[in-house]
Amino acid sequence: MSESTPISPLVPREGWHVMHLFYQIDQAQWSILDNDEQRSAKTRLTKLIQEIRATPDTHLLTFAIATPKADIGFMLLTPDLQVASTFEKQLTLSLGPEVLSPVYSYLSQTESSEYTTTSEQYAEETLKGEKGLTEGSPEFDEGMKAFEDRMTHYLQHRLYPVLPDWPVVCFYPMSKRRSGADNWYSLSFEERKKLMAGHARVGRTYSGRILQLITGSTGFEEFEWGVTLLAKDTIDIKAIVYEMRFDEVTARFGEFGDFYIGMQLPLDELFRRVCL
Ligand code: 76R
Repeated sequence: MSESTPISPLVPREGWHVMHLFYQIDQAQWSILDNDEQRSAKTRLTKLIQEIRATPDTHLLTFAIATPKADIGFMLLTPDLQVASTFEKQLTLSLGPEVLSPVYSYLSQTESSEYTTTSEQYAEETLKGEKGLTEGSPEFDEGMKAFEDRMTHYLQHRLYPVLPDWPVVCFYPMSKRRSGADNWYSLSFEERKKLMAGHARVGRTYSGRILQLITGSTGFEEFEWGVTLLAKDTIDIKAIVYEMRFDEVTARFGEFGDFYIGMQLPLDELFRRVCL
């Protein structure tokens, strides 16, 4: 057999690739398999999930979808697109041909935000401006250090997130409008930054109840971002999405795709839930 040519990895300069994968289970195909075949199919998927989770810098969330839009959802985060693509094909085939039928998928990347407060801004606007501190004073230095520690942690989370096992998963794609007077991309950076600060103010009031991960998909998908929200209570998903509707960024510029609601479950419970 000839040696296969090594494939160069496709690892972004910063951040990871993210795939959201939604499948329907074809119960007719599944019922053709006998008990042994069904057992070994489930073992195959279980082992694959263990293998994916054991891969460095790689995370996989498994969830059941709440309505017949889909049955099973996976959220895969991993640096290399070659690896993500390999895992995706293996997941799709893991239960046997045509048992898992893809109904929706989304490719995006983790990204840092261009609107994040910089150290210079924090020094000028917050420490000197709002708090009246003098550059070089012990309070100023302490304030800067606290800010920089917070930002290091925060940027790490945006680019290399480790998501908690909170039960409720909400996913939807969104874009910023580009029409007439409401073209987000023809606003100045200052205007966009000011609007995004209002958005973040609303978002921060959900701290501890909602964990949001915004992943960029411009050039990969019809929509520009994937929005993943994790919660412990479904009412917090409804509350944040509703409240955001009143915020100017969403009211004037938000455009949305389909919404998926899932429940993160351990695999044995997931199998039972979807009647496998
Ligand atoms: O830098 C930061 O991440 C903090 C400020 C912040 C940014 C830059 C932030 C905070 N978001 C940012 C960017 Mn958000 N977010 C959404 C949605 O349903 C809707 O109307 C919108 C979907 C929710 C629910 C949400 C929640 N955010 C973005 C972007 C990229 C925009 C761009 O680059 O132009 C999108 C598409 C987007 C959408 N946001 C927060 C939240 C929450 C809960 C927060 C506070 C997070 C925290 O402080 O921990």
